[in-house]
Order: sequence, then C-alpha cells, then structure tokens
Amino acid sequence: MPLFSGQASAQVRHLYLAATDGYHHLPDHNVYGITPATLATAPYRKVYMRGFCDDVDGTQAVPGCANMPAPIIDVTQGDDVFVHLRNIGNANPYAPADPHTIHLHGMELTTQNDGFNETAFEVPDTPGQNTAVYYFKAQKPGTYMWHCHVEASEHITLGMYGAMVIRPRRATFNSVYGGNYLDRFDKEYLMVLTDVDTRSRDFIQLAAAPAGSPAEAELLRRFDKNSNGTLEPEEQYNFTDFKANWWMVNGRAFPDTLLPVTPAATTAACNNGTGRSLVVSDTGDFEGCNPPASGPLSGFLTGSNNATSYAALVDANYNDNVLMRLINIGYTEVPWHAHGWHFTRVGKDANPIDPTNQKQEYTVHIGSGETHDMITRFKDLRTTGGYASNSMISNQGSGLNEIAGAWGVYGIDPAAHDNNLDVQWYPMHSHNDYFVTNNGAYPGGMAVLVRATTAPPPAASTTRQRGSAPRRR
Ligand SMILES: [Cu+2]
Repeated sequence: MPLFSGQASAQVRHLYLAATDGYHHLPDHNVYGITPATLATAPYRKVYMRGFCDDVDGTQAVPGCANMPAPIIDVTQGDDVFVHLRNIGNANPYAPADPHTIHLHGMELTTQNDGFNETAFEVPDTPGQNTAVYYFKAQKPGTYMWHCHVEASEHITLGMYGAMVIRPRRATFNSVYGGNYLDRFDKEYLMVLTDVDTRSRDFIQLAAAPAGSPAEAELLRRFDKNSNGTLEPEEQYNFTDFKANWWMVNGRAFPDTLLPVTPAATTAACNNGTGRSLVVSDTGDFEGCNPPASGPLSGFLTGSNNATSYAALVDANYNDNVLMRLINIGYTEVPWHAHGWHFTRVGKDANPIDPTNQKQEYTVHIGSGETHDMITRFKDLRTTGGYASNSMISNQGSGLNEIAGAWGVYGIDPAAHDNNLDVQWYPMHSHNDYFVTNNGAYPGGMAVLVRATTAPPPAASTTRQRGSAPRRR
C-alpha cells in the first residue's frame, strides 16, 4: 500500500462511473475442514447484484461489469470533482431496468447534486438520456461513502455502494484531518461493512421474467408458496422482511476477506477491449466481470488518487499507526471488535475528534450510514509478556494455520509462526457473532485477521499457495 498524503495543489478531476448489474460469489462454507487441496472445490453461492464499475473515459464499461463494493472515490481537499454517471442497463434480460443516481453520502452540496431522486433527478438507461454529471468541491477531509439512492432499500443492498475519501491537502505526511488531531498514520485500510439477504437478489433477478420462460418457472419454484402459479403480494419479497444470511467486509465474507485484491486493471478485465463476451442463459444467468472466486477488485478508479484499496487483511509492523476507515452501509449496527489492541477514534462522519476527547476502545459501534476513523498503534507485544511458562499451547492454533495456509496469506512458512513472538495473528470482527457466519455456518462473514510483525510484510501473493509445511509442536 503506497503512502500518500494528498496532492499539494487542487485539481480538477473527472471520474467516470457506469451503473449496471453483475454477479459476485460468497463462500457457502465455513473454514473448518477446508484444506489447500479442497479449497478449489469449496462451495460458493453465486449471487446477482447491481452496482457500478469504472467507465474510464465514459465509454468503456459494458453491462454485467458491476463491482462490489463500487470503485473508491479518493480525492484531495480543494479539488473540483465531476462525477460522470452512465446508466448502461443490465446484462441480465430478466432484471428490471431501473434508473440510478449517485448520492454523495455526508457531503455538503446542493440538493441537485445530492442524488436523491425525489428531490433531484435520476438517470434512466434510455439511450440519449442515460448520462449525468454530479459536481462537488472537496471540502472537509475524512471518510465518506457513496451509493445509488433510487429505491434505496433495494439498490443499496443489491450492491450499489462504494467508499469515498477526501484527503487533507498535505504533501509531507499521512493524516486523516491534517495532522492536528493525533491523526497521523503509517498505513491505512478501508473496511466497508455490509449485509445481504440473498433472497432479495434472487427475487430481483427473476421478477421481470416473461410468462412461460425458464426464469419465470424458477421464480415460481422459489417464491410461489401456495403453488397457484402467481405471486400474491405476500409471496413477493418485501424489504421489510430483510433477514441477512451473509455479512461482508469490502464485499467479501470470511475467509475470503484474507485474499489479496486483484490488481488495478479493473476495467481492462471487463471492457470491450478484451473481446470477452458475456454469456447469458435463459434464466438470466450470466458470467459478469467479477473475479471468479469471490470479492472485490482493487477498487481503483481512473482519475482518483487510488492511495488505498479494498484489501482487508491488516498487515502491520510493530509500532505502526494503522488507520482503519470503518464504513457501515449495511442495515444493522456493527460492534466492531479488535483482539490484542485498542482503537483510538480520531474522527466520525468526516469530523475530527479533539485529542482530549479521544478514548481507547476495543469495541466500537458503527451505526448504519456512519463512518469512523480508528487508529491503532500496533505496539510491540514482545515487550509486554511472553508465553505462560510451560504452556501447553505455544503455537498459534491449528485453525489459524489451516486458514492462513489454505488462503495463502502467510507468504512464508506457516510453521515459522508457531513459538514465535515476532509474528502475532489476531481476529478483528463483528462481536455480534451472528454476523460471523456464512449462510448459517460459523466462522465466516464479517471478520478479518491482523498480522503484526517485526519484519516488513511479504509481498502480496496473487496466487493461493498450495501445500504447507508440517507444524512445529
Ligand atoms: Cu440504483
């Protein structure tokens, strides 16, 4: 992750985003019993989504390329930012064509640029009318989110959201708010917390199916409880019945939260230039441009600072100050909990907190629609206590070794982590353990791992390791 502290002078930025649909994949399993050998065939749920992707110059995106979360808007205080939205419709012929907007959540701007379609405009997929430009002056540094605000109960949980960062205009050090609030940091991570009820996705995907089509048959099989051939109102999915069955950090459920993000060439993997064709089946199923396994692309957006990504495995050197920008865009408050260290909240909702009011916390409550800037100093735990003498347990747990080995996140021999105070692994997760499940299986869901060490972290591996050395006892 590059260090970055904002451009020295203001810029005029043009950011191009396209709205469309796609699929993402969620691990339909927990981690126990998964080995490097069986990971390749572990079950995943392929889930329909709506979302955004990088449109580069306003011409590159193709239907089906939606990423989740959407690309990161990463700009610097003082910038004039023009966000171009192009509604390119769906790849899925059975999904209803909807207008979309961009709501710049938390930004102080005119209502015309606020993206709430009932007080401003919306952007249909009608050719000739399907583009619009939102403008804002980047003013208050901090952490924000952005999302579509059309039928928000649907479009947000369908995947139409992304992170947004405004950086202070400093060129000599990294800080959240300019450096006067104990807000300097060495590394930063984004954690976008969300939930999904996959029944809502299935219903949206199938709801516009033509009479007699295979998609209609599938819709009726899943939702027509009394089998009378039509969907009564009480049989239709209603978002007040929302009951999440997966919880995600940056569009991924644990253990996929540990995977490295794919490189920055988001649109290159999706656009017309590759000649890649989208295969659409007669139930509206198709292969979009999301990675085949699971999870987000890097989140980079052409024209943004791109100083951070959606990587969620926290790789810290001892004595680093690590910033975690926590963004809750799910339906439910999240009690976000760190093992081993405390957070210091230096800002909330893009407002700094005076150092005299900053507290050390090990669980922070992140409400829906809130952003919290938490800094943790990963102090060197080697000086605060070793193992209990003659401890029976001197390794870091067979479960962790299985996970990290199978997901290829060590980068080096997992056995080297046992009996070793130089490398410390900890979970960081929703303390509502209901959220730490995948379709009912624990552990999964809204959890990441922290790897704190004395040494620089290994270069991120883009391929999963196969095989691991036997553990030392
Ligand atoms: Cu929308």
